[in-house]
Amino acid sequence: MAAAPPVAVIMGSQSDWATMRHAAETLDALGVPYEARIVSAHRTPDRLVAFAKGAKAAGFRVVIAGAGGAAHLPGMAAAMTPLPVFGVPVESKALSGQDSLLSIVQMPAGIPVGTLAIGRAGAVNAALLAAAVLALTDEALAERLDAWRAHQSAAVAEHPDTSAP
Ligand code: RP5
Repeated sequence: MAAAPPVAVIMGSQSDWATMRHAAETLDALGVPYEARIVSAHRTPDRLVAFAKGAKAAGFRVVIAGAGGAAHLPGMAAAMTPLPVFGVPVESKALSGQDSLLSIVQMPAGIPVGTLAIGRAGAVNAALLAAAVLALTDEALAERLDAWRAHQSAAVAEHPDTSAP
């Protein structure tokens, strides 16, 4: 069986894709292969165990995990894999993602989850962090990451458009 791509983008529900697609698009822009999967800590616990326990052997090197509400997915995945796990709090309807953020960020000492911002910003930054980890041992990717940042800097105007609303 072929080795897995370096990044796994997992999410608790199809409804998380609207947020997690921003991680996927950022990885696409950087030329980082990934696999996106729905893995729910609550609804598909056996799938979570199989994924997390097998992730390193499968060939993944970094896990990005997005979930909302009582967001146990990133922490449970981190408990079962030695790979770095970056957690993305999805903006929930009831509490605007505050619930997601707190349940992902407040890991007890011993099992880390690198927690990002709520929503799109967190998804984009999780992808950038995953790329930065991989770039430590991939010079071509390091150059693409530098170029991505330079392009971002170049796109920022020196002065605001005062005709804008
Ligand atoms: C979590 O429950 C998922 O990560 C999702 O953010 C949230 C709501 O899921 P759905 O009811 O939309 O499937 O497990």
